[in-house]
Amino acid sequence: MPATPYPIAIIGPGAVGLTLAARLAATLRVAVIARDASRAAALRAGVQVGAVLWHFDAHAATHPPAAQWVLLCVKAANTEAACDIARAMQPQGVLSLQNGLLDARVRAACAPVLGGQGITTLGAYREPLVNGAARIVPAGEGEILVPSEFAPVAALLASAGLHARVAPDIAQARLAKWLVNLAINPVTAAFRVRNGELASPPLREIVEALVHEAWPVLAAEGLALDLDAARERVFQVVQATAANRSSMLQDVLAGRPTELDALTGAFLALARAHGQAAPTHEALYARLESSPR
Ligand code: KPL
Repeated sequence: MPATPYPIAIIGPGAVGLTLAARLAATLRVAVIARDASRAAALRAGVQVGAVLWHFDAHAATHPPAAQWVLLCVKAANTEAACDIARAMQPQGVLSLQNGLLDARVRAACAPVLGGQGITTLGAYREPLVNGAARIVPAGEGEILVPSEFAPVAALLASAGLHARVAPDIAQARLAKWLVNLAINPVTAAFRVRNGELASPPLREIVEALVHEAWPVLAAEGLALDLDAARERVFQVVQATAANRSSMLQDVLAGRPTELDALTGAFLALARAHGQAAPTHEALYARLESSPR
């Protein structure tokens, strides 16, 4: 371990993780934690993010360096494994920026270290190049909202020019982000389109139906947006990330496990508990459940 801990480390070198790493690396020492030594070597050798080739300060998860703050950018299914790695880095706190409602899981898996979940609506995707190397394409600035205990992380992110701040009611932000993922990700993955295609018919109607079915359940869970505001929030993100390929579409195209269970699966269980029908969510779940999960 280096004598001085990194101010910030990122576990999960996917499109969002590397976009954040590149933005932060312009002003800070950032450690990127990869699954294994060969993946870490590839990240050190160079990955293009936007127009710039970055040689990330990458480490294998088996030998993570000390860091003051750790950001989790892994898939929901890998939460506990990532928290184990994060704890070994002896940080002040571990901030999840993952999709899904994961705050309780992150807190439990990081204890006694502080854990918590923020949200991001930043868009980014990985473009495979002809020679096999990958390029990350940032596709939508988005915002990053964090719980108040993570104010120093918001300050680090903001000093790198990212739209990051403490959200006094982070539970609201998490429910709104879940709604956004429920309405965008399965549709883009099932129809293999970029987010922007959802703004116009025929897919717009499907998105509206998803919002309509999700809203009463999320409102009963505490979402404070009315139905119009909920719909507006979803279409704001569609617009802001129009050029993006959602994370679920990227997973389907790459043959990787998707977050269908953490997003739509978890929602369907909640809808059943509330006695609320959700036929459009059911149909998309059925259509996508044959993809790896
Ligand atoms: O979170 C996302 C995702 O793709 O998982 C959004 C914000 C919808 C961007 O595509």
